[in-house]
Amino acid sequence: MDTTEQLRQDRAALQLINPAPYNAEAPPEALVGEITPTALHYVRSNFPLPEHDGTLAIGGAVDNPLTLTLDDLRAMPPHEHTVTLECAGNGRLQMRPLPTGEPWGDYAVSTARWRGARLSDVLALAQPASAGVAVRFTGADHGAYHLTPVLPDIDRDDLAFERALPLGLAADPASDILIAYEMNGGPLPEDHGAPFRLVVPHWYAVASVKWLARIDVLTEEFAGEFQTGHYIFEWTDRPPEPVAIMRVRARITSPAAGAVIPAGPCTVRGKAWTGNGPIERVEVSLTGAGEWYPAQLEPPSGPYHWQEWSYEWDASAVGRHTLRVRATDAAGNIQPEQPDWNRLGYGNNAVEVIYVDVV
Ligand SMILES: Nc1nc2c(c(=O)[nH]1)N[C@H]1C(S)=C(S)[C@@H](COP(=O)(O)O)O[C@H]1N2
Ligand SMILES: [Mo]
Repeated sequence: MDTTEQLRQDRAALQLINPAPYNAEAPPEALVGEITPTALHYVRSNFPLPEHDGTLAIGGAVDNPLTLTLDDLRAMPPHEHTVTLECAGNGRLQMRPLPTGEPWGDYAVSTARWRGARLSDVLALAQPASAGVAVRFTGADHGAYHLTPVLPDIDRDDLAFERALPLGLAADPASDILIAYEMNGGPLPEDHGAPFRLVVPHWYAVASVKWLARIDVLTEEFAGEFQTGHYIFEWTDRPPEPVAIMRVRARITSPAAGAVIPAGPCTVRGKAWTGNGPIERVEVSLTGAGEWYPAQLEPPSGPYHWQEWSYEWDASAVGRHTLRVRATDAAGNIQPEQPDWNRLGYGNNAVEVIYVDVV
């Protein structure tokens, strides 16, 4: 099959947000199972699909610079984690005033099984210098980037996608950061960063650099466009903060929004996730007022992905009903009723409301 046909098939089940660069939401079914099938996983790319030469260079402030191929990565001890990835811009469309940026609805979130080499193992081979403070990851993708200029001194006509993490986090085996080459048991698709990508559990997915081409240990903080220009919470009432750990959020997956259901008992189901895991409590509100009833929360089946919850609802009264759900995480964070507005529209985790008609 040629690449164009492969891409067409890979993209057929998604909801288009932008054809170029290609951005697409998952369909609602993507949230139903524990794992999102690869064909239903949302895609977010800042630039056109790149050419990747198949190598990963590790350099900067390291004692042993090296270049690895896919085969080299495969020869290292494999690690597999199920990880929920959410775009920091997910839910932007619900914010008022509407921020600039891709108009994501609520489905730029998915969960996949990622397999690859551990970033900490790769860094250990390169031996970071003691003066190292951060690690910069460079994707092979690049291009013109003229959105609301923030940083003055960069070449906006040809910018690469680059993000950094603290060296302490990147080099720690316990952070379980992967250089993934498989997704849900198959090879990594083009749109998801082939031949290999970073997967950073618990972080908004901007940290999970696709088409990974270079890793550099830096002796000072990185200040690139995607680090300090975009992917920053610019609040109205407090100092700016970089987008980092995913905020707590719950979603209703069944019944579907707007569904027509027969009167009688109805099991309401959904997912809840957070970067400060696990989820501690999920509550449902049936009245639109301040009454919240505890849902049944399933224990996490892994540390890095969404948890299932359910609620036995006595849907005996005919008519239109609102359903709301909110989650609280282990750090005590609870979802707000209103989006926490910020200029670039990141991190919307406001309480979801749907209605269903009981007949
Ligand atoms: N190289 C590169 N990596 C990237 C991006 C990108 O534009 N280029 N987008 C990031 C963002 S903002 C998100 S939300 C995730 C999306 O990953 P997915 O397309 O596999 O869902 O990739 C991240 N990694
Ligand atoms: Mo994103």
